[in-house]
Amino acid sequence: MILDALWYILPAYLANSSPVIFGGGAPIDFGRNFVDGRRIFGDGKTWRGFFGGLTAGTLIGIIQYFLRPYYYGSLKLAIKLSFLLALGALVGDLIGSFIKRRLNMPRGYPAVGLDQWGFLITALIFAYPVKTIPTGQVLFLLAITPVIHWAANVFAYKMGWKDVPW
Ligand code: CTP
Ligand code: MG
Ligand code: K
Repeated sequence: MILDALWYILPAYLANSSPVIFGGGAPIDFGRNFVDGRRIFGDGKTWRGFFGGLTAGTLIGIIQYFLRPYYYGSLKLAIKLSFLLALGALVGDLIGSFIKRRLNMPRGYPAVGLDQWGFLITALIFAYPVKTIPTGQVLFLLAITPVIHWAANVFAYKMGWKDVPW
């Protein structure tokens, strides 16, 4: 049951974590400010990170299908699901950055709760029409995701991929 939940959400995790490697280049907001004079999303959200994360998340879903086809039923469903989980995670991450900038938090500033649950909740919402998981598994993911998020960030920091361990 626990492993099923992690199996389900894996494309969202990959979409949220891989932009630290793929990212760089033009920011999604192209450096533009919102009406409050602060950046719309900031330099931490780039087009390369977005599409790299979307590609990585969808690809892992295709790999997951071939490893465990019976979990999805069809390749088409696996692609749809992983694409929506990845897209939801990336959109949720953007919403989080938008909120952080409105609260005057600089790029990279930790927003406890938003950073760990924002992308997860939007991923679950985006994937809802295609495939759902039992409430118990959702609760498990809400509990475990902050721990995994923290561990992944410490790992990326130790690897020299990011400047802060959060
Ligand atoms: N990243 C990216 N494009 C994205 C998301 C992330 O290029 N769409 C890269 C950026 O280099 C970013 C890093 O991944 O700095 C870590 O992502 P995240 O922690 O989400 O961004 P922060 O730098 O913390 O920015 P913010 O304060 O806006 O959350
Ligand atoms: Mg961050
Ligand atoms: K984030």
